[in-house]
Parts: sequence; C-alpha cells; structure tokens
Amino acid sequence: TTTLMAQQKPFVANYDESKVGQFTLPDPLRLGSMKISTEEDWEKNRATWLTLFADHMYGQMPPKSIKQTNTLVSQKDILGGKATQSIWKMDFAGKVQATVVVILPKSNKKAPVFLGLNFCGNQTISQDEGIPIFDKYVVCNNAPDFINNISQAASRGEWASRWQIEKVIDAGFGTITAACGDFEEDFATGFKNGLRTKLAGELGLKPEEWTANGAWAWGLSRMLDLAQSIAEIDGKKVILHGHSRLGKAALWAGANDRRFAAIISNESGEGGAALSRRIYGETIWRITNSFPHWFLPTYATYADRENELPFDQHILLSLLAPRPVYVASAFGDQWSDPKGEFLGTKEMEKVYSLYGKKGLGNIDMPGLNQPVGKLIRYHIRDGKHDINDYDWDQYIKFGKEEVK
Ligand code: GTR
Repeated sequence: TTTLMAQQKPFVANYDESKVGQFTLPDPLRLGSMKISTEEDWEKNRATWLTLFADHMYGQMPPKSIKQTNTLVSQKDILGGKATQSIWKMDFAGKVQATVVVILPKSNKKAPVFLGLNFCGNQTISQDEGIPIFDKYVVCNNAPDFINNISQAASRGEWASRWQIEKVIDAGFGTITAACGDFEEDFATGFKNGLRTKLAGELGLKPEEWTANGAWAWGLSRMLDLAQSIAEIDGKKVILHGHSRLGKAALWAGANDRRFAAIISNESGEGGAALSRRIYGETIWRITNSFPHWFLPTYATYADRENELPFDQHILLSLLAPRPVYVASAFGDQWSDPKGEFLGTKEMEKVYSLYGKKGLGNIDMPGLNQPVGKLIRYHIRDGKHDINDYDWDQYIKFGKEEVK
C-alpha cells in the first residue's frame, strides 16, 4: 500500500540481529498435505518446487529449444604455453550471438572446468589482447575503463583478480566465461534488446513471462552445451559459479539444469542463497525496486509479507541435490546477509539426507576464513564484496575433492 511504501522510503537496511523478526521456514519435504520421505518422492516432486520458483520469482524457462551454432573464431597458446585460449561465437537462430572465452590447460586428459558469467565483458578477465572488447551495456562505469557503461580498451584485465586464470590452470582446471549482457543487458528495459525479445517466438515465451535471471540462466546452459561439445573438456565435470547477481542466476541455472556437476554461490545474497524471511541487509522490497527486471512483478508483492512466500531460498539450494554445493559470504558484505546465507545452506541437509548425503550438520556459523562442510561447504572470509584468491583456493580444493 502507499502508506507502507511511504514509510519505507528512504530504505534503511537493518543490521541489528534483534530486529530480524520471527519466522518459520517452509519445509522442503512438505508439499500441501504430502510428506516427502524418500529420494524417489523428492525426485518425483522436485518439479513442483521448481514451478513455484518459476511462478513467483524467477519466471518460466523456455519450453522450446533452439538451433545453436558454435563457431571457433580464434585459438592460441597463452601463459607461456601452459594453456590454450579459444574464442567461440554461439549463434541462436541468426538473431542473437554470444562470445565465449574457453581457456584450457594443455593436457592429454579431458579437463574439468569452472564456468560462469562475467559482469563487464570478457576482456576484463585478462590483459590478453586476443579477447574482443565487449560492446554492449555493462554495469561498470569507472572511467577511463568504462565510459557511459561501455567498455574501453583500458578495461582489459580489470577483473583478473576475480578469475585467477593462472591459478585455475595450474590446478588442472579450465575456465569458461561470457558476458551476461550478451544474453540480457542489466537494466530495467534491457530485455528489449536481448534474447527474451529477439527469440520470443523460437523459445515459446513472451518477454514478460520470464526475467533477466532466467535469460542469464538460459545462457549458462547454452555455454554448458558448448562445453560439452568440446573434446578437450570433461563435460561431466563442469562446475558452475557466479558472484553476487550472477550467483543468483547460477543457482537458478543449477536448479534447472542438472548437467552442472557442482554449483558455487559467491555472495549471492538476497534472491540468491540468503533467506528472504530474514530482514537483514537487502530485502525483497529493496531488490525488486532497484532491479525490477531480475524477478517477476509477483515477487515484489511479497515485500513486507515474506512469511507468505510458498518457499524460501533454502529450497532453491535444496533443488541442487545431490550435487556438491559451495556457498560463500564475506564479512565486509553484510548487505548480502552472511548469516542468512549460512542458515540457508545449513537447511539443505534435509533433502541431501534423502540421498544418504551429509550437509553442514548441527553447527554454528564458523569464524572468518574457516571453511566448513564437505559435499556442502560454506565459508565467510574477511574482506569486501568480491571474489578473490582466497575464494578461488577454496573452490579449487572443493572441485578437486568433490567433483570426481
Ligand atoms: C547490488 C545488489 C545485490 C547484488 C550486487 C551485485 O547492488 O543489491 O543484490 O546483486 O548488486 O551484483 O554486485
């Protein structure tokens, strides 16, 4: 109502645990009057949960598949001959194109890979001049690297620390990435130039039936299609990761596409791994006002009545079962509600135990820089909202131990 909105403006985030509010989390093992108690029951009914998320939050995923043509544009050795860097162009029905960078270790074995979207163009992941500079809208706008949300040559390598390519290669993994803006530019009307509009007929969905999160998740699955078509890649060992808004998209992609071998959520926060019922940091009201294109308009109606949502984010995380999952927070990123991310992760055990798998167990939130768990892992590190070499050390270890 108008009064509620008026009271909430300007938005002041709550960071006081005593004001988080009371809530009861929906039970992933209860659907209406039905109780789920076996792996078979969960497998049979997980689609119902997925549909609830599609109907109330992230929108539908396309019912139809499309003609995808992958073309190798260029290939060369990098890192002193330790790795090969390929630039691929994916084309969808001649109407939408996406550029994908594939960096693989030189090896006679098929490589496991980390696959994720980037915010501000492929050229930001490394200084390498062979990577084309992204020419669509990006959310970065710090001159001289980005001017009026368009990438400049100076942006090469801007986010190299978030990709740690040499560390990843030295550990025997490859890296695959594309700019999220090739699927949908990240602003309220970005869908008009993106695949939700251009491929509406082919994919069988109207733009308003899905969201930017859906378009990014769809793109991630098409990148997985490409990965699985490359002989040097072990297509059963593709680890999906995403940071922040792209971590939300990664969770949605992982829930929908069970070919991803493992999923990493780096500080995905509200609308990602954090429980929405906890009023701490970003809220449904704030996120749906700032970024209306990320979710369906229906989701915005749950602002200030979070308890009426038929699900919470622990159930999205549970839809990743029985695969390995790593959720990470940063102490300097209270906006993402680290405790809400930890509690959501802890709740996953209910569903994982149906598969005979362990979760985090009955533990308290760990201290800084102390990863916990095994198949399901969690850490909170010191430092700001980012993905850094500490995070990558943990993800590489996780990949080696759990993606076999
Ligand atoms: C913030 C947004 C967060 C998170 C973040 C990011 O502005 O409120 O939900 O997605 O952006 O993507 O870095």
